[in-house]
Amino acid sequence: MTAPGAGERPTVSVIVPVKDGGALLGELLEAVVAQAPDELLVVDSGSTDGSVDLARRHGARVIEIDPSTFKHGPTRNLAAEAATGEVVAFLTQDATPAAGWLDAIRDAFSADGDLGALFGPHLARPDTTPMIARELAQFFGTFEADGGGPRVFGPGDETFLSNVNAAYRRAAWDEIRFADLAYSEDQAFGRAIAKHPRWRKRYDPAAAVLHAHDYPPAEFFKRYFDEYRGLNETVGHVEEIHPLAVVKDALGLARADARFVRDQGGSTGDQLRWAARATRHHAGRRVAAVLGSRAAALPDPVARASELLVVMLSEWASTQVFIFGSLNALPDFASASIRL
Ligand SMILES: Nc1nc2c(ncn2[C@@H]2O[C@H](COP(=O)(O)OP(=O)(O)OP(=O)(O)O)[C@@H](O)[C@H]2O)c(=O)[nH]1
Ligand SMILES: [Mg+2]
Repeated sequence: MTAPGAGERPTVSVIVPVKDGGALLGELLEAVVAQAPDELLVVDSGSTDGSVDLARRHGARVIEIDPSTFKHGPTRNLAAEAATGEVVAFLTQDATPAAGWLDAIRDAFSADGDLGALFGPHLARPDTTPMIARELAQFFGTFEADGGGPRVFGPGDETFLSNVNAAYRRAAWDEIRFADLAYSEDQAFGRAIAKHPRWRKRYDPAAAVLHAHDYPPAEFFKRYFDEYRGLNETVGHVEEIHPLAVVKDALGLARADARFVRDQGGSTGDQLRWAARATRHHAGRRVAAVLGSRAAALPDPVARASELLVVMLSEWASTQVFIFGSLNALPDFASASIRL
């Protein structure tokens, strides 16, 4: 027996909130248009970089809202209300759908009438550093069914959901809707649907987008510093200081990155180069977390110079990692390379 509502391929509206879409918006619009959605809707708030014209040139319907009214939750509700599709598929302006994205969404919603929401993986772009690419692949890998492939989540299951790349059946969205939140509206929806008696959520590896946040080291550290400053301000989190743990973690992660480079076909030289850079990346991240979560206690000029401080301390930490690593763990790394 077919579940109610299942069978017909639903119409899909693709919705992209935009604020100065930048270099990737054109690529995204082209990829969406190539997959022939029933509707393409852009919600813009005051872009000054030509995003509105660009969207219109790609056939998008553009809704312009007052910039001061933008909020991730309510603005997406407004867009879904204005859209006509039976399914509303949200992308962020820096998430380019991979081939087959829209077909995977249509197929999944037509096959399962109780499917309320669907999310897909974020694939690294070719120029993404292995540290970020490996983390993304590992993170999304955890949602796959045993042996790979799509997985359906029901009541009480994992609640993760990300509006970088997520589609909703209109009826499910209408019942749950995005909470009145400035951000994390997707996570709130994920928690709500996990409690819903009917609507299920699906992870579908075929509904993939290209999306990775990869920043130059100083900016990366600054973002981490600010994130942990925020965690401290909102929930009082203070990252513990364990220098040896920083060294061990950074080394373990750098080794995993080097293995990832090897698995992608990188030479031994590539692996060593990335192992060195990855060590600084992971050590720096831990240092940024420790400092950021103590930003309130740091003298003002020190907090303002946080990028420089994190870079200096991560250099120090990665030197320790190399000393520690060459004494203890590099043989593992070398044997991993030799197995190539
Ligand atoms: N219309 C509109 N869209 C916005 C505004 N701020 C952010 N967005 C959109 O919301 C989406 C996510 O924005 P951000 O959270 O800033 O993007 P991000 O830093 O790439 O974050 P991730 O979601 O983690 O990838 C993007 O499509 C943005 O265009 C705004 O003021 N107005
Ligand atoms: Mg993004």
